[in-house]
Amino acid sequence: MKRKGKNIPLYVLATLIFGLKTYIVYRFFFSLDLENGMQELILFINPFVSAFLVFAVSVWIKTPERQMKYLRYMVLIGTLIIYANLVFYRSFSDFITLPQLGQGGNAGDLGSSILSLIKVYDIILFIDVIIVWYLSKKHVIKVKTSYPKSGKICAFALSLALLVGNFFLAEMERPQLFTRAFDREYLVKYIGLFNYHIYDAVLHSKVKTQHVFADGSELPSIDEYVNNEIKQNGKSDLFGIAEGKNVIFISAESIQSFVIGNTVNGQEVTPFLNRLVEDEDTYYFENFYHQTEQGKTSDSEFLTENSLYPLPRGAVFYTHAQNDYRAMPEILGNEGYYTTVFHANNDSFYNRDQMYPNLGFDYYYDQDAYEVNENNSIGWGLKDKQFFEQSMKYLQTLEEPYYAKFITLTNHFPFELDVKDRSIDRYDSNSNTLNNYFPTVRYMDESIELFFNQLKDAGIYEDSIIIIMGDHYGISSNHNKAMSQYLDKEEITPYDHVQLQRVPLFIHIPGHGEGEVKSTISGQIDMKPTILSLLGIENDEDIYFGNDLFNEDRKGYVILRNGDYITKDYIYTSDNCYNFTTGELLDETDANACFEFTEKVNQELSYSDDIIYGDLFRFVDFGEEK
Ligand code: GP9
Ligand code: MN
Repeated sequence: MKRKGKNIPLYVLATLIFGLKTYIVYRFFFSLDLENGMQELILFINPFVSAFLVFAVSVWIKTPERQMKYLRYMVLIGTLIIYANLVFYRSFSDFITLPQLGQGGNAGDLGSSILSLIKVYDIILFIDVIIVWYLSKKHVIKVKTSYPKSGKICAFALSLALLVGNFFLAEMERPQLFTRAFDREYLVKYIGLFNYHIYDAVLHSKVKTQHVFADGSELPSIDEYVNNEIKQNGKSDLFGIAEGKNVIFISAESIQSFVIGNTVNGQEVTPFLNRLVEDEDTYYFENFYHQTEQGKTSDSEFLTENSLYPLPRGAVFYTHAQNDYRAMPEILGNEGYYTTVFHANNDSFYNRDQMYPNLGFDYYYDQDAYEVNENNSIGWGLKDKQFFEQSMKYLQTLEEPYYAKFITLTNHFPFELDVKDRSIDRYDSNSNTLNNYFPTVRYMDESIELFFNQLKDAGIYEDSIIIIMGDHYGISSNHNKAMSQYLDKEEITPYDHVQLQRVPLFIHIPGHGEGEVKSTISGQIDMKPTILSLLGIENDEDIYFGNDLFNEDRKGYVILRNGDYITKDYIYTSDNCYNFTTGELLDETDANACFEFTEKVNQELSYSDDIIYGDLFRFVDFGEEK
């Protein structure tokens, strides 16, 4: 008599439990936006489709042991891939890309951040691995291991049919899903994490070949676009106002504009920066957006120095550090400036040791330039107050004029701070991340104030302009619930989400007296042309995508790296347009004028990408070095 359990086809069982697990992760561990029933359906189907595709291959394996081994390892590898993405997602609200894997070195430096991303209950994600492992090993006898040819062909045909069906539904719900590749969330939602990774791998090899085949023939159309659409007529009134002055640039970690002028538990979050907003020597930009993607701080640096967009995948500091650039430090160097970066982290982090010299920086004061010990560090390293204080001795020895960039670190996820360093209480919500954020933002505010005082004491202040810019968001959309509580909103809408991408920009010109709050729609892409103009440096031959913020002749829109954009009237995000001022969702007729920007926006991003992928500046002569 046949034993009852003998006919379990393990690959089908594995598909069911692994598929269900994957679905649970998509639905409850990631926060994917589901807009309608169709999206719910696709999300439910795709985990089973991908699982079946992989596990059904096992029927072709002849020896039962190998067949079981295949299933075991596939379930394990699949689970590890999901888990790695989950941990990554908890920090970045995004999925891993291949170029990002190359940055694995950075993970080691995350230290405590990583630990806070791993939860005890994650163990349930490995239950299916245990079941399959157990069934395949101990009870090998009960599991079906041989299939007739017709069964094999059926399994193969079914897996293909399921895949095609899945892609068909996805394409129906989201036309051009594959060509508009920069929204990873959509890809994962519609075709699943595994197919997304395959797609990412294909894209990656395409990028690699692009460099080889580029020959500069793409340049004339890019040049024409930049001349017609980007470059501004005339000069701003502030052209040359800071000629010959030092530029002290503070890249303020993870600060978002919503904290400026705001309170927590009845106390001001950023008293010093609030005073700076009102200061007669300061221009404060209230509608200034970060435009970073996966490269976070390094992307914001890339935008600032080059006025080019960072890449949709990976950190350009890693992927294209050997390219030719026409970066601001190089241009300033040609004008007699000494250019340097101060940042208390390993010099290899974000590949800065390679990228900085290539951008034209003369020197990088990295972690080794500082005395870092247990008492003066927290989270990612040296505390900001110590950082600024210890930097002063170096700053004072620099030959003027200089461009000195300071990158702060303390206000970094997960926003750890010693109790004694907390001047205000934590917030109270379901998100520890948001709760912790306010005291660390305050700490950064205080450290910048101290730095200003040190600059004054050292007699540097009057000879300098000081720019403070937020590098990117600190609170991801994972914390929307807590954020809506803090902002006293019912929910965080897609419109609100875009508005939360605003980061503060202060341009402080000591003795100027004409500062004001500017509502100009602006972004990090604008920093290079703005700084060069303030210093009175002509840069007509260059190719870049930003505008001088003080010149009225502006292009009128800011592009976020995911293809969303902002104009003075509209915000475009997730295929919808909103009224910029009211946040109201526009119906199709009202949105027409807004949609008109879409083509130009995509064109601009792809021109910038072409420059980087093709390393096109190697074909351009930007003029003689001085
Ligand atoms: C690392 C620091 C932080 O050196 O700039 O990087 P981030 O995680 O914000 O991109
Ligand atoms: Mn950062």
